[in-house]
Amino acid sequence: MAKVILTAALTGPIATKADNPNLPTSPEEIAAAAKGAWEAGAAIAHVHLRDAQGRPTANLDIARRTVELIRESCPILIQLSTGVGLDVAYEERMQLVETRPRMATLNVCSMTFGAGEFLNPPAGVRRLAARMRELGVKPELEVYDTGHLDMALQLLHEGLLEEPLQFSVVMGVRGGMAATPENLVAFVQRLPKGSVWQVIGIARANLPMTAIGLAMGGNARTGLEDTITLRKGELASSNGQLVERLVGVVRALDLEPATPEEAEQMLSLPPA
Ligand code: KMH
Ligand code: ZN
Repeated sequence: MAKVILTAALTGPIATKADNPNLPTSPEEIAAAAKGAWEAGAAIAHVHLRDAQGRPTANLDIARRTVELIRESCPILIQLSTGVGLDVAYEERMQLVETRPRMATLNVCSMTFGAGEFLNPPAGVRRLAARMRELGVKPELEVYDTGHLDMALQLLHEGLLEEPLQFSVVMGVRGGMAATPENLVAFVQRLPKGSVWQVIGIARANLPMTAIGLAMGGNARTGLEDTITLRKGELASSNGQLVERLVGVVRALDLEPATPEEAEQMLSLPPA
């Protein structure tokens, strides 16, 4: 049976415990959530960090502690977010790759992000891409609109990225592309052959767009970063619960979740 890579986006930069009390924010809670997601079938944990007040942070001590606790708890692959949060300076965000995660996100363009601004200045993006290449940290390219794909291809052309490229096609952020099947089809047709990709469907787009992406041959992501509810009016009880539901969709499509070891191969990850 064909395998697909499932990612659990555990925390994100936006939601708070006031929105959903089950949101993991401390290093211990994030590690427990990673373990729960791995037990449910996720191969990758996409990790944002929070400080003691619950605010997004790029603090390196918190990053090291969180990574260490996740590694102790289960074999899930760790993908650190360098998006971090809208109010965290780019220079601080960049530093996170110095902890040498297997993977990290690379957001290639600046944009309006809901009520805020998400700054990814071209010179900073190039420096971060070059540093990730030097350290052997695999970038997951977060693309929110078609121009972002052109920027990623330009970085490939400049030798700052290596194939196979790995994309997250983010749909449903206000300021990025809308979460529609038409947009996804048009986007996926433009990806370079051999690219690995998944949809990130935000909020109520999470389940339908993820299901469509799986049926089109993509990988899949869910988690409390992407949606705090299981369905309208019902808060998700955990990241594991969202992954369990996704595994149901995967199996209904005659697919099987990849283990972290299988995902390493499928993503051509540089050696640890
Ligand atoms: N930090 C958000 C603005 C990422 O993880 O790299 C977008 C984000 C992307 O969460
Ligand atoms: Zn993220």
